[in-house]
Amino acid sequence: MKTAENFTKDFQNIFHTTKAPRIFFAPGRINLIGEHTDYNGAHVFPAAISYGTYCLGTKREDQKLRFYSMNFPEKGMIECDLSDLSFNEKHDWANYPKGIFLYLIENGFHISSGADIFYYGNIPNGAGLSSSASIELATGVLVEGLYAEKINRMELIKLGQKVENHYIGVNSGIMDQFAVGMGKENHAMLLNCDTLEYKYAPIHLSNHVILIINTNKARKLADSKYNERHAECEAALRDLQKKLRINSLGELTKKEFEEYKHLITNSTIRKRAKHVVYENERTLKAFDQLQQGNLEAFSKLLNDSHISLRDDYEVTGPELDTIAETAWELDGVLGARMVGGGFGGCAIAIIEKDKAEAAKEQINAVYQEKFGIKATFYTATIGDGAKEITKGVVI
Ligand code: GAF
Repeated sequence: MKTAENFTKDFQNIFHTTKAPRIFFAPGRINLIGEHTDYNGAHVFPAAISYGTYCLGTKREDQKLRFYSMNFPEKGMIECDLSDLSFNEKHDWANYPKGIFLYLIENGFHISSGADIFYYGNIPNGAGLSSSASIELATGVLVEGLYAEKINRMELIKLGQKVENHYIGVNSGIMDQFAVGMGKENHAMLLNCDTLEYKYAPIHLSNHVILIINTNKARKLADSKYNERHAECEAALRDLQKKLRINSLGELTKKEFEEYKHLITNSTIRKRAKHVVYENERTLKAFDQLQQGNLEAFSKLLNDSHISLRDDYEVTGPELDTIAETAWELDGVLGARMVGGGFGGCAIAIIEKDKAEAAKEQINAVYQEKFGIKATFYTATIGDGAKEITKGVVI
């Protein structure tokens, strides 16, 4: 078990200092439903989880930034100067915090001197649980704390997305940074990605839990087909705009889509747009069902979401399909679907507490037989968004 004191010692050993760092945490996230809808101005329904990134730091006297991650010890200490925060391939994972520093400074945030910053994350990287947004927001709240200047939370969230879009080169939407920045214990968030209006919904699962199932097939959004899907949605929108005055696919109802889908000439692109429009309606319905405590109807929508991501959006792949399809057949499972960008990463399942252990074994029996690797499991605890941690046990 790691405590604030353990982390402090690790920090002091790595940076050869006796100074006491401040400690911050940003969660990862799951997404209950609303996948690949955020960059289409539609709804998402994510929640922050208790796994995430711990970030410790002290200010320096000079202009140096030094980054160290316990998750990537082989990368060693990564150093740069505040006067050159440009993207550097060699800086690997540290480009995420560098991007945050750069854009904060460009936005007028006053950073007078450098810092030593240490990271430890307990969310698997590249598993669709937003490890990168977690690093971005953890860095943001650390900068806010160390340099004693309030950063508007929504601005920080947008800045994290800008790091992904313009610094790293992934055309992702705002869902991950939003969930990591705005999370609330035991609540999911329904976000309209066009207006950025949001509502919290308590997650009451009675005798069920949310099981996170990691395929252990890592993928990076940067080299997945993520940007290709984004471009396909833009192409669909352009076709529809020949007749319709809309700014995003998220504005369309299912009925309108069915009426105008013929305007999208390419059948693959039509399927992509169909997923977005139908998924948006599913997300709104799922929010209502969860509010009404109808867990069965809610979970059924999760299954439909997976099927749409598999058949129309084509972002699941054999590993995620095997996990979801196996889970659907198991005793005690109400629903299961992939989460995040897809092509690997994690799925979630809503499952009766008492049946979870048996389900894990049954899923792995099938999964291991087929792919020669084991899936790993986590029980999701829904926690708060990015914040400072003061004392006591942190992990
Ligand atoms: C990734 C992206 F970062 C999000 O913006 C979102 O598009 C998601 O994939 C798919 O719903 O996590």
